[in-house]
Amino acid sequence: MQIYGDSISGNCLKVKWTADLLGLDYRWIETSVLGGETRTPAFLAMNRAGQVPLVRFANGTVLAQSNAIMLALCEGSSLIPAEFFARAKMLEWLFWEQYSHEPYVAVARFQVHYLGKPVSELEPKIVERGNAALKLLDEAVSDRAFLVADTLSLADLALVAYTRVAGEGGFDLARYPAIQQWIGRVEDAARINE
Ligand SMILES: N[C@@H](CCC(=O)N[C@@H](CS)C(=O)NCC(=O)O)C(=O)O
Repeated sequence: MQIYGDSISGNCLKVKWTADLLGLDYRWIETSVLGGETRTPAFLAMNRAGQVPLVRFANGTVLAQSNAIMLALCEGSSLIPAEFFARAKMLEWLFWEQYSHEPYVAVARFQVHYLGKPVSELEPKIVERGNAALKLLDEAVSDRAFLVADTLSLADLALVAYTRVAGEGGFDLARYPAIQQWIGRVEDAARINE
């Protein structure tokens, strides 16, 4: 299996951490977004959306979208809760991450940390909605170790990716103490810093 990803991207790192945690055999193909490598004719032939992460399986099929890839890799593993409702809650978090968290927390980080935009010049809606997402997450993990059930699931892996680097987008994680503790638990459980 080949994983096309950019190491600065949380969406790509989610996939990498998942594959590492599962002990999967893969080759990482560094693909620079800032260098335009997702927009070359060769890359567009694999993914018309021109985005990483992208996985090419041994049989030649390709799959995009970080959360779809994680679900495919984790089929049958404990990272997807076996119980029906817990699984549905995990999916709830994955969809929320892509619509209500990543478009603000990740976009602020990209603009500030990688494009050099001053935090004060971020679109106010990005800052407001990013903080709203972090507040919701902080409340969700204030009385539980992980987002779903009692153990690490894909919901935690998906959401920790950009939350742990939210400070790079100007968000003040000191305002969210429960999130800070949850990040530590997820990093340990997922062996992210090893
Ligand atoms: N919803 C997608 C988002 C993918 C995405 O936006 N990828 C960015 C990097 S984080 C990218 O490849 N951008 C390059 C481009 O749009 O040209 C996912 O979760 O995989």
